[in-house]
Amino acid sequence: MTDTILRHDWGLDEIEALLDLPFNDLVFRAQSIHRANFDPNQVQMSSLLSIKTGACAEDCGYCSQSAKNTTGLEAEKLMPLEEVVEAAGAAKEKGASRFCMGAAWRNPTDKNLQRVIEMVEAVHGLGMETCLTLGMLTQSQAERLRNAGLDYYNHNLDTSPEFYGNVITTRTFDDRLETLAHVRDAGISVCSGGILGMGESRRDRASMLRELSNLPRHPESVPINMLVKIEGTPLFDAEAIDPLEFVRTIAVTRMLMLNSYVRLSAGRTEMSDEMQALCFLAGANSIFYGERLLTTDNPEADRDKSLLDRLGIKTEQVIETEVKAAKVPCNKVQAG
Ligand code: SAM
Ligand code: DTB
Ligand code: SF4
Repeated sequence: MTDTILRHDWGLDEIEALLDLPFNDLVFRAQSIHRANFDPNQVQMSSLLSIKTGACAEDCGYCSQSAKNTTGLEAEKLMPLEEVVEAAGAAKEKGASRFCMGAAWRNPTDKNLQRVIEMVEAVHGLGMETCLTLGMLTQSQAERLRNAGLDYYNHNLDTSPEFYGNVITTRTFDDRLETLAHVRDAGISVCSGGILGMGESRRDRASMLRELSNLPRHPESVPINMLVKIEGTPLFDAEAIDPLEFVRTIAVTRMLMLNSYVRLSAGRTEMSDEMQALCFLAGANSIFYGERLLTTDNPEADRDKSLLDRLGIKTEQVIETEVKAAKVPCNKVQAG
């Protein structure tokens, strides 16, 4: 890791000036920072599973799972433990190193949390890292999850504080910051990012990145999603983001949060191979892997394998296998 000091005092104009740089300068600078901190030819892969689908009490304007949106999605109860373990085993088999379980809750009840804890323990037992996204958490719930061995908790800021009210009204931006503080204080690694392409401005994107990078500690993982447009949601008609603007935002995310994993998240089915390659060049080093996100499609695993092969990019699991075969210690495999 480079000894460049991690900053937590970014100004909005400063971040916007980075987003405004000539594209080649921006990507060159982001890639230089990236390779000073990470192996530039390695990506981390997480697989997702919706363990409780639909009928959510929140009104997130992008989401298929809100009870307020008429998307035709069939609601499902919390999945039985055995089905979750089976899905995690299959994801591991295909090459994922982390298994993320998502529930369409405003927040988990203590009773539901206990069932989820059993899932975390079982997935850990398979030798995978675990991640959960269950909505808002209290401090004591975060501590219960930490005691169960949870590695990551995903809770996105989604957008800037200024644009936030256009997207969600049933919980505030500050509610989100509070959950992130509970997760951090409990000692769980933080996964937090947002969605681009909801009609926000470049300044909003800068503002969201300022909020993330000025947290007391940077999230270890920063998912940048491109809006998946879902019929029946208020944001179905949002104007699509220019792909190069998306790449710019990835580059600035990398420049601000030097040693965080930047995940090229939802929306990849709509991205060309070339756009994804530019995102990796700009510093993205993690993806969701497997045919399904939560309720929508992700690229086929074979298509991703072939893209990564064409780019000469390796995944942690491939590298671990090679290291074991060569029987040498590996200091290149990074958790995070
Ligand atoms: N209910 C929990 C919550 O909202 O924190 C967890 C699940 S929620 C689906 C997790 C995240 O997925 C959201 O915060 C949002 O950033 C992302 N997401 C949901 N629907 C999306 C969509 N249509 N396009 C892109 N990202 C989306
Ligand atoms: C994140 O930032 N993106 C993932 C994960 N965290 C939970 C979810 C994407 C959901 C895309 C829409 C869907 O499949 O419902
Ligand atoms: Fe519910 Fe999460 Fe969807 Fe919002 S994003 S409606 S909280 S599942």
